[in-house]
Amino acid sequence: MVTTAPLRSCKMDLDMSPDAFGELRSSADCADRPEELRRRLEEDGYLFIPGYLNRDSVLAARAAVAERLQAEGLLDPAHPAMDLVARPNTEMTFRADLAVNNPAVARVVFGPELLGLYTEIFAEPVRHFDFIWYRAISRGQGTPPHCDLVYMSRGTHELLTCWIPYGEVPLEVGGLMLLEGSHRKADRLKSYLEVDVDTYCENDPKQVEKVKGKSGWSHPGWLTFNPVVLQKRLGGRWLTAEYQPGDLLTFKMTVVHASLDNQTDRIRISSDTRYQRASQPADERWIGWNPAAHGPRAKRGRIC
Ligand SMILES: O=C(O)CCC(=O)C(=O)O
Ligand SMILES: [Fe+2]
Repeated sequence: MVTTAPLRSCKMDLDMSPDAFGELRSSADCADRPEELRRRLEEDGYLFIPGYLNRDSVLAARAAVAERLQAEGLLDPAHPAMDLVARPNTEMTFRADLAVNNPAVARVVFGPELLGLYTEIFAEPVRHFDFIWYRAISRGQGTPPHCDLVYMSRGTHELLTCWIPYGEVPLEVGGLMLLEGSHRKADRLKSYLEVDVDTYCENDPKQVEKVKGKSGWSHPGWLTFNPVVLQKRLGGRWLTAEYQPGDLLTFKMTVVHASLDNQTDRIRISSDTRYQRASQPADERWIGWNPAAHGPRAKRGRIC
């Protein structure tokens, strides 16, 4: 990985020393050896498989998303739409709507390559969540450190996220980074990992109003806004890569991850989707043609 400018996350300069920052281990060499994939998934908490997906399918999805962003007037007309150069002052992060009724994105995230991979990894029939988290990250934006469990723990916890970049994501554009070994630190993250952002305390009037009344969250979901201190406290390096179309990064629910901030005018587009054994219960918030997601139907009260 070659970097010139300091890399940032949560608007902070990252510690780029070799014991704080590094590269994801590639599993491209064993993509057709399920036992080895399972072994590495246990060991590392993730699998990074560059070039696994069909590059043309990924670029077709990029084109479909670029067309929508262009139609919205968000792209700089001086550049080809496929370059995704934003108009000045564009601010964007989470854009699930970009994946709705978008067959080119569905082809990538629910296509035979990816479902085949998860069938191999889980060694039995699999299902995916129907909801597609789609992101279009503009300059200055990024994702703070978190674990996915706090958003999707109502079914099996043996669930894997798949993060997919739709195009090149150089370090300054800012892709996903994982905190090395964090899946082995669940004891230190215990109270955080017990969070369910859609659950509220019935006996706390403020929470009832915020979560039930206004369909808000009982917890912001983030573990912290300080990736530098988190790395020092929890240990392990922040691991990332210079992503290419066709790459995928899949990881467990308890892996701490975040993204680098986008320091360019090019919009970073990516999806994150979830896969599990078909035989295990699924978190109902994310299933069906019109999933409850974090909306009113998802809210659950309990006595605290
Ligand atoms: O793409 C990002 O910035 C965040 C993605 C993420 O949190 C995930 O893949 O679970
Ligand atoms: Fe996440």
